[in-house]
Amino acid sequence: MAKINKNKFKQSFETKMYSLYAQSINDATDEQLLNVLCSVIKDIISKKWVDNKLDSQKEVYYFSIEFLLGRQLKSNLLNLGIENVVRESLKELNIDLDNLINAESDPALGNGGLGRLAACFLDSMASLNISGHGYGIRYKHGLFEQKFINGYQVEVPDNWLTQGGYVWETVRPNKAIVVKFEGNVNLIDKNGRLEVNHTDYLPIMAMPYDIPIIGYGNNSINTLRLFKSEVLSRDFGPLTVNARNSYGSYEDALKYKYYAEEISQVLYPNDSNYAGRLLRLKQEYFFVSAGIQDIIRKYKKKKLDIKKLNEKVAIHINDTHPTLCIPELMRILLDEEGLSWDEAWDITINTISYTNHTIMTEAMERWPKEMVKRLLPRIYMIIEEINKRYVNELEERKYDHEKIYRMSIIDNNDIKMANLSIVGSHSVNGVAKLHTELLKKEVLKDFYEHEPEKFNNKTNGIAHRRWLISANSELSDLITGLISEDWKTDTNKLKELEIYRNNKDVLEKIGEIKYSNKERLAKFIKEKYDIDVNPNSIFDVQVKRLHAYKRQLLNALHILHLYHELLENPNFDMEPRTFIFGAKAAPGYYLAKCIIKFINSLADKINNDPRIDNKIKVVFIENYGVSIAELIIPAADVSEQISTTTKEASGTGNMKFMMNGAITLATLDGANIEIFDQVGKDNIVIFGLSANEVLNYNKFGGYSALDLYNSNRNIKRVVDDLINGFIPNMEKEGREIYDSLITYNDEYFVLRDIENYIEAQEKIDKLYKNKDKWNEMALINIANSGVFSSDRTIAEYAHDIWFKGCEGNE
Ligand code: T68
Repeated sequence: MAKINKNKFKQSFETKMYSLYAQSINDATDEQLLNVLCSVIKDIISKKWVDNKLDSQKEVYYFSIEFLLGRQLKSNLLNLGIENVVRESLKELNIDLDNLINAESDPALGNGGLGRLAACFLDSMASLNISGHGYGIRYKHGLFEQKFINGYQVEVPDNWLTQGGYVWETVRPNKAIVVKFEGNVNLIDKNGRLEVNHTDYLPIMAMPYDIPIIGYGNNSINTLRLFKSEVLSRDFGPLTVNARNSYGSYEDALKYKYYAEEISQVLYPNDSNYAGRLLRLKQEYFFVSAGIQDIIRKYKKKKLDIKKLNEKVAIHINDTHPTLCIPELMRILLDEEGLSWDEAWDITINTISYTNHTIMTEAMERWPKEMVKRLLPRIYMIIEEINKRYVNELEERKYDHEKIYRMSIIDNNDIKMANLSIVGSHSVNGVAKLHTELLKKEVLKDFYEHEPEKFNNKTNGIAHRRWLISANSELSDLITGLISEDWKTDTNKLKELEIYRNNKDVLEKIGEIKYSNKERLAKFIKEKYDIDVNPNSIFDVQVKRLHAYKRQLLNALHILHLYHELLENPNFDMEPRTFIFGAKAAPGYYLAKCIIKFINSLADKINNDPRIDNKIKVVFIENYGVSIAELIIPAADVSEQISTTTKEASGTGNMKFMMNGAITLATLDGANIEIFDQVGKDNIVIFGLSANEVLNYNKFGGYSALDLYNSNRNIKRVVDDLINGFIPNMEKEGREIYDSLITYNDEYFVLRDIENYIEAQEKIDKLYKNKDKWNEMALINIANSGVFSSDRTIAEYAHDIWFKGCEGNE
């Protein structure tokens, strides 16, 4: 832990204010105060934060096209153990720390689970003393800001860098790297050795911006290095002898500038969907090439033997977006280090490991051959060679043609990135038990049968420091009071809470903390949307990206059903409920946007209908992201995890809710199954089709949404409401949703699961009536959430993948 005292801190703060802004504290804005504070903290950590360690056993590099960090100030103070001193010192200077915490911009450099997972992993690697660093892109614009206008989602560009940069970053021009695009490649035979001549390429500069990643209570500081794309400054002379003459005409120079800067301009806003744009391919190669070159540069500076790279370096690719790490590492080992193909291949495979995050085919990356060939001519040659050798190997095994075609890396038109990732790495993992089983038995069956030893499961986890200690400090303090502080570094200890399951005082306290978190959220909702919500109602929450498979529609149709029940029978017995949504739709995803409009129209109607006596409220919170999640999740009673079984690879929101004492209402999908295993059937509410039932429908058909609609009154009633004007202002959108359900036979089995879901919701209602029982369930959930800390996940990655075979890692 960092050691500081109040006087010294105040002094540094004042001095820094003068040196940065030449003014006194009293004249400073919150942004300036924040800047000064962050700068003082950076000074505190600066000595510990040295680049290029490589003296530890092994360095881990985590490549991800997204890092959804969230605000850093609070978690940095927590991890350094100086929150209290800083808070008190600032108070003496008349500054409220919370104002500064809220003044920090929220770097939204990710879409959803995949990007947030990468951020949790960085936190855990540092906290577990693993020298593990991230490589990614410093997008100028992160995920769009979402606004609702007349209930429609409108996207506004995100401007997280407006304050002249990001408070936590340090730019390192002396570590800039050149990435080469396009051009011609000639192979020249020099006395039996192939020399590669890449000419007429376009050089793009990758400028590193480093963000410190601070471990919890252990003085360890890692780096997230994000690259910004720029034109090449002229001092790079010798590196660019063969480059295209980019400074020709004025027009050419402008074109070049545009080309370069466009690469790190904006994050693609799709989650779980693959768009196939050239710019995206440029982004992928840009950060991969810069990262791999950076690793090799550091490695060589230490004068280590390149043939032993995999003994000192582990490279992990987060989904297939960084898959070009494989041919890029091959390129450097072959062309620049002069190794033979076999040597280079051996090192590459043993260095790289890969995580898959989806089984949905529409999300699988495929790049047109011609596109890759033009943009990355040398990389294309290498992929072709990898494919040729792999296909030979498969032919020797006498696999049939179809199987070989399925497994090949290149088919008639495309490069299949998942295939390349599997072939070029030593480890392939899924992100929850069911997901990994589905990879092995269904989606990647051919590969599993071919090389079963590569496959393993690593169930996701979350940074409990952010999602419990920091977001729910009252609960965290209660836990510490009951079982001591050890759980903060060993979350398995949370189990000890179980001895309090019958302790009325403890259960009551848990209820009180939940209530105060709900009050805090209710206040926010009132201020922001002028909607009154009752903290005594059940807070039933579904927050995640909007996607048909996540079935926000099922949730909304159930609300509509309840609404009808109340209208038909005003004495209908139910606990008051507040349904809370938060979700961004990809801008081009029309059905998802229709669902947003539907929920907003439904909310309008229900919230303003005096007949139902405030029994139901519906609130759709705009612009869902990490910061707002930290407010919402601790206030939830019910956690909606209702994806079509088999579709949600893991989910991580489910773990955050559980850890904060919400009761999970779920299908047996992704990590919900493992939550179920932890808490047992009495402390979770499960409904819906099983994985096998879904697989059977997919394989053999036999599902008719229309039959269900015709035979079930509840279903007919709510589905008809989509198009009969019962909910105003959504004629077109209602029709679109109706068609997705009836005309296109309800791909996600919403209507199949709805009756079951209604029953499950009735069960929730009954359970909530018994407060002691409910709080006991909450306690059991918290007590058994320890396994979902990303510390556990990272320890498994380290043990089974990154440090496998290393000394002292048995
Ligand atoms: C999510 N995937 C999974 N993808 O859906 C979720 N995709 O089940 C899992 O818990 C999580 O990954 C972490 O493993 C995503 O979030 C994306 O955001 C994404 C982004 C770009 C392209 C494809």
